[in-house]
Amino acid sequence: MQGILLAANKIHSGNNSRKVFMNKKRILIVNCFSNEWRIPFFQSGSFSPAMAPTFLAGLFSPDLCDIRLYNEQSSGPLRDEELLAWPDMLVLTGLNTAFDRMLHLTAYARTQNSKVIVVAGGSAIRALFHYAQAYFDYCCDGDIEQMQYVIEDAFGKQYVSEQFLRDGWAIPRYDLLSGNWTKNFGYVESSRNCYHRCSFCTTTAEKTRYRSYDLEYLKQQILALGKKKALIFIDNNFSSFDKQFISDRFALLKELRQHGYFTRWAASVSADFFLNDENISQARETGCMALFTGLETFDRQSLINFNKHQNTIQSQVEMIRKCLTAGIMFYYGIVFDIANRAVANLHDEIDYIVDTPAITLPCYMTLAIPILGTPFFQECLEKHLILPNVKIRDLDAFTITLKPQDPHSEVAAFAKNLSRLGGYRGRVINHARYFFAEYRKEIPPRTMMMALYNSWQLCAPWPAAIRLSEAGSLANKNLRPGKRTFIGPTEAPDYLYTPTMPIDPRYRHYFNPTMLTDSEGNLSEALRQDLSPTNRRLYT
Ligand code: B12
Ligand code: SF4
Repeated sequence: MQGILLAANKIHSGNNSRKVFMNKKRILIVNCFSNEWRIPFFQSGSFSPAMAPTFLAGLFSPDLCDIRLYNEQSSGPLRDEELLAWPDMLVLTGLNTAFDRMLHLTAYARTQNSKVIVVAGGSAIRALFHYAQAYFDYCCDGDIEQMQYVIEDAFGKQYVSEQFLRDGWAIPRYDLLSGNWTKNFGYVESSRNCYHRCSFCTTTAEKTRYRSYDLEYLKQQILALGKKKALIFIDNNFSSFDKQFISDRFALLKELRQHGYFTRWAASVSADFFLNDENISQARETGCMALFTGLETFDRQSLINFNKHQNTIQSQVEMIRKCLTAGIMFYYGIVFDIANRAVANLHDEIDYIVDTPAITLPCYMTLAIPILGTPFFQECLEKHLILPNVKIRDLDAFTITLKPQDPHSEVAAFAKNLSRLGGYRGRVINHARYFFAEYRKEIPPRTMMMALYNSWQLCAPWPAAIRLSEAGSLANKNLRPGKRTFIGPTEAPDYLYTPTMPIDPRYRHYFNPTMLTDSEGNLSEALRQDLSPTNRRLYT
């Protein structure tokens, strides 16, 4: 777990924050999000939703707090003035790219209610901890349990959940989730962080330690969900080096499944999970329907560059086949490193993928991004590979932020087509036909359906779960994306950077994009304390 560090510069909460009021506190917890399409979409019932708000809510006393959750990923940008004026405490979480959204919501909320206490945490705050101090009342660089100290400091210990104080873990508040957020799935966590050290991964940057949970905690989460058809494990890595833990967890899953708590489950695992056939058979026997693996690329050299050696031990194609023939859908993502590979070489890889019927197609293909603080980020900084005038918001995996090997226009065209696989649709359809022929006798109909649906959604004109968040929003000139360039330095800030309600002039600058690099391509002055190799606090 992270060291507990509280930045208690309570410029806005004043002295009142220390007084104990027994009236109910109003808590709004928001997952901030800015999507890569740069238009007001929401992703209803995503397979992979943010869950930190649900866990954070479990830290507050249910008797003494009214808690509301909002997820910008599943409900679109938060623009409800009444809701933003409502809380005594606004708790914000989000990915790196959500940092500016955290600022926007802070400006909205403080304009509505100057006394609101704003708490921010998650990967963006961990990476920009010093910089963030100027904007939020509490900056949290720890895990969700750190919230207890914030609650205690701001309101008093009685506002911390008694269950948490007794057991030491927070039972997620699933009851507060809207239908859009999770649809029919139940989300649980059995471990934290990861024991691999891939060079581009946040868990590597944060130097977090892999930790398997007490299985009683997992059981309590599943019981709290009630009976669900399918469970999704949100662990960074459901695999583990602890064989005893793996087998005890399978035993628990078996027992709870027999009691009807779920029928199927899915999880993310690293490639080493497939080295042990026993893992695959146990997964199948306990109802595993799908596994996601960060396959990243079929290019061996790139895997080595990414320090992803666990993916080089066995043939990736064989790994996929093994999983599918066990009756488990195999999902994976592909990451293209435009700084170290030519576009022609990347097209060769796509050709290989769509021409190999033995594998499922990836569920997404994106650009490699220098996630803040990772070894890959450091390497890009040192080699001066990050483009000038790149904004934190540009790190969304579809915008070019690194100096490519090819002309910008060529790489921009590649990036533009990437999210919907433009130019490959006919070949994707052929892949589906050959895949069907290859596996029709070997895999169950459910696995086949999932694989074919996955192929369809990879190149469908519009992602299946995406909805316009506001009726007619594209008819509104202010919300329409300007002409996209897909190149960080020339991408104009999108509609989110124009306030939709009056803003106190003191907070107007919260709508300026946070710059990662300056016009020379050096780390921007403001972020040096957090991100330059010599000054960094958490990372080396
Ligand atoms: C759900 C998810 C998504 C969702 C939504 C994410 C969101 N927050 O809006 C979607 C599908 C949109 C998504 C997209 C992407 N994701 Co994602 N995603 C996840 C996933 C699977 C689960 C996150 C989660 O809910 N975890 C459970 C909660 C409880 O933990 P947590 O959020 O990690 O928070 C921990 C701490 O940060 C802290 N914390 C968080 N908030 C707060 C707040 C307070 C107050 C406190 C005290 C503590 C605290 O507490 C938690 C630990 O106890 C993680 C992997 C994982 N298993 O964690 C990857 C992960 C977050 N994603 C990752 C990546 C790389 C991406 C993509 C770039 C992938 C890609 N190539 O396209 C895109 C980015 C798109 C964009 N526009 O920016 C990285 C990190 C990215 C980053 N730091 O910015 C992760 C960690 C996966 C990995 N190992 O590489 N993702
Ligand atoms: S296996 Fe996945 S979670 Fe673990 S370090 Fe690598 S990318 Fe991160």
